[in-house]
Amino acid sequence: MTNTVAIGIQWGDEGKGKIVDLMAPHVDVVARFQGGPNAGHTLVLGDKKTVLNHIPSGVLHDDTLCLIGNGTVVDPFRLVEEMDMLLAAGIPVAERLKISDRCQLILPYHRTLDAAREAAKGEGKIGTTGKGIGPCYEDKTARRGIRLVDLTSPDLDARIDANLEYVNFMLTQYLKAAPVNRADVDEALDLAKARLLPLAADVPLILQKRIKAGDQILYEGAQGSMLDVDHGTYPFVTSSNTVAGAALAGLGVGPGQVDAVLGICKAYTTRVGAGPFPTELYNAEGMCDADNAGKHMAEKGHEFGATTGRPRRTGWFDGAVVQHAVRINGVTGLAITKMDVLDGLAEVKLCVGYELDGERLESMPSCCSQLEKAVPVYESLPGWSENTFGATSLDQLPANAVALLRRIEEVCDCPVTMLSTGPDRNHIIHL
Ligand code: 2SA
Ligand code: MG
Repeated sequence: MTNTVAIGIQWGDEGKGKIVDLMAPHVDVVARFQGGPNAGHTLVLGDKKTVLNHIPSGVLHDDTLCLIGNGTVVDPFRLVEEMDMLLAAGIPVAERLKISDRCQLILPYHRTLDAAREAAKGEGKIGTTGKGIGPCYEDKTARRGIRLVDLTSPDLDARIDANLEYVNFMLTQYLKAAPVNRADVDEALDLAKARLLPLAADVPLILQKRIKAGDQILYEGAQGSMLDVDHGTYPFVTSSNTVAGAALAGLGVGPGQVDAVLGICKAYTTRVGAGPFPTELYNAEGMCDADNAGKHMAEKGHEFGATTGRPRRTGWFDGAVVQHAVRINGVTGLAITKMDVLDGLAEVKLCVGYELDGERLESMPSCCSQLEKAVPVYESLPGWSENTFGATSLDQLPANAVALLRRIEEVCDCPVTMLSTGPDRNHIIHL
């Protein structure tokens, strides 16, 4: 029996949606445990692209139950929009989805605060997705958040009043921004009551029953390990724990209920937003390497944010990042995606560690200013001119591509168990 946690182990956008969608027919439950509408999981069905933000990537399958855990943050407007998009496509989403009644709600003031804070930071901004994620998790930790279950609570009105008084003071006095109207908040609350509350459930209870019955659970992460609020490139991170361990707290299951951890990463690296990126080659601000390898990755890999459309920064595969991620997550297998994007490059580089002030480091620095100064140590491997797009078995790959995979396994001390060679469900090699 394998109850698997599937997570991104770089800076997000590793192709988690595709991998989870691929695994979904073989499991009974897919459960999200952190993040919210900052996630954009792209699924491709034939020539149809679907982007999911809150809803687990198993929703397209008839017999898969989808759960949104207590560790997530839910924006009623966005989630209802997502549900309606699926309904319009003929997917009976309400029959397949349950939402933990302990989920935190993202309310209009969270989005306003997110935008106003970023604007006030100017140059030093994080480059958030603007979805209100940080302010919502802040409220949760500060114990003033509004959970789905609180919609039925008699003190809801008073708590909203108190929150608005505080938020509007921050906005008008401190951030010099416009206040938020109570009517906008009420609209979000009414929508949540009408459309989300009917799906509210005791998720730990459902999971315990399913696990006892022998059902297979897939725990689906969002963002990536380098965006983890503790283990990532702090402060250039998201506001939740994105590591495999967060699946336990974010759903209400125990350590014995996870059997495997699948670490999903691209055959190169991308990042959106600000913060250190040691192997960066290319970005929208004009950085470009002499060989144009970074530009090749950005263009061939269509490296734009799934929901915000933001251009992504690109660079070589960073083995120091993935080694760190393998440790903090207990990764048992790697799923490598977008290998085909490297087709046509004469040389492929692999970062195997960093040097700082001339000294080789044993692991990735925790401090961003050190990480900014860290110099990647590269190994150069010969590239390949063959087309690997859509390959379905290892023997269809050129020897140089296989050699890169084997070296990644050695450097990251973890076996590669899946290789994705294109966006479709059947563009996959199981190793
Ligand atoms: P936030 O909004 O508070 O979580 O932003 C904080 C940092 O986390 C990064 N972040 C992401 N990076 C890449 N992809 C993300 N998800 C979407 C996607 C993004 C999109 O999967 O495509 O559509 O652009 C994601 N979510 C958060 C963010 O860039 C900040 O650096
Ligand atoms: Mg994404």
